Amino acid sequence: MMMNHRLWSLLFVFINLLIGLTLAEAFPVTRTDSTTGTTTNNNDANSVFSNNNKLWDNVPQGPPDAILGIAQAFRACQDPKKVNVCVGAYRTAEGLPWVLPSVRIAEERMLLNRNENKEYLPIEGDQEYVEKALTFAYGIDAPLDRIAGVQTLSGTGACRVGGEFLAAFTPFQKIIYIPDPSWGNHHKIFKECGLQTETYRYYDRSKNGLDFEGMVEDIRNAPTGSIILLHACAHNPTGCDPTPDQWKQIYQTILDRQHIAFFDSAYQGFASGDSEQDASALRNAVKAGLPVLLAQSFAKNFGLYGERAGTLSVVAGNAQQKDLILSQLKCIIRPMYSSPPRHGSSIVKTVLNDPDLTSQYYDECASMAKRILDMRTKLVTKLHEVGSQHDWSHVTHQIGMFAFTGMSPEMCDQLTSEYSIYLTRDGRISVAGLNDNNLEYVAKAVHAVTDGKSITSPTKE
Ligand code: KET
Repeated sequence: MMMNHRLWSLLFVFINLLIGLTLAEAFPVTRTDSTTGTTTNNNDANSVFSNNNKLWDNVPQGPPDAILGIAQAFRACQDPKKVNVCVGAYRTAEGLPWVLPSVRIAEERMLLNRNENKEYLPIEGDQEYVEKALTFAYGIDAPLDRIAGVQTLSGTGACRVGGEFLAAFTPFQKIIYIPDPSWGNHHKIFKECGLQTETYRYYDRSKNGLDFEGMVEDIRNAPTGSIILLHACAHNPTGCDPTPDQWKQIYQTILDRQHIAFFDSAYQGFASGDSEQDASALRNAVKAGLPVLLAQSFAKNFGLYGERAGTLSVVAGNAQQKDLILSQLKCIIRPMYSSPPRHGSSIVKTVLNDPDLTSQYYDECASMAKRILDMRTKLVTKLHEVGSQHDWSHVTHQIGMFAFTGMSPEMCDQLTSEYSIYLTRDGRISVAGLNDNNLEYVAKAVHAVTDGKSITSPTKE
């Protein structure tokens, strides 16, 4: 009897196991990840857990970043003639990164100041820094009493915090219109925030210049209450900014359509060399009464790339709104990274708190803009000297850090594979990467890949 019972129990367990396995084969519990597209089922899970080495076998290779991926490839390249004109980062005439002397002085003072500590900053960052940074952007007569501002992880972090705020609180459209073309990360950031991303016409590739009519038409046709992303100055990658008169028409269109203007200011001081003049599009938008947000970066103009100093601000209707907005910005930041780093913002604060150091800084920023401008002119002169028949005048008309050459992705690939010249595939050259030592080499290579071929493309239908 006893034996029999045991046998029956064993048989029962065996049959259950069989049914379980058959069901698992027939009806695997399949999970598909929406971001990576990777699919797993319970069979995979069984084998994965039986062998821990396989746990992450399903992680697919992520694509390299369109800008920073190329910078990485440049670092790995062994060719002694290699040239980096990829990332928008300033280089000296010797091709080296530059820590601004005013920044060095600020750091020395910070080191000696025994009141400096390493405590956490508040969620919203150092408000004294934010106030200085916002005055730098919005001007001395800025309505700071109704501008809600937080410190962010440079311009990228500012776009992200601003995008999250808009996704949660715009009363009308959750659509952001981004210029075509724009800094590649814009689309990714705002999509991550849950906003729908669309483009407006900005650059006419058939004439290598601003497509102002197309821009205004697309902004006008966007659904009422859309968010319009605008580069405050020195548009990346095209180097084409609207004229003051064109800006006025843009403001009016935005007002007429009750849109929201989201300014990205990553190059204040690099367009004209004058930080005050470069802020005029933003300042005039506030004066014109537009609803304005600003993502501000000190990466390029203060040379603080890796220090991650920026701000995000929202121009509110009154002080009460400002407080409410600030409370929500803090709610966005706290679960993301708690609070920002303090070194970079302390540098900016120290410089902008001291009139002498500020004026030294303004001169240093102007000197960077001037060197880039010189290289821009020299590049075009050199291109003609080495025999190029193309009209490169668009490159001299453009402003800021980049030359948007009109070269095709294939020409860019050829520059990289045959000449070890690293640039983004949209034909953008970071002019700061050029200097008297590599200029002729680059000009000859550009001439070689563009000779007899078009550097304009037909207008998109
Ligand atoms: N906005 C624009 C228009 C921009 O070009 C950059 C950076 C940023 C924001 C963000 O910079 P941050 O370092 O987060 O303050 N552009 C250069 C570097 C990069 O791609 O990250 C570039 O275009 O090369």
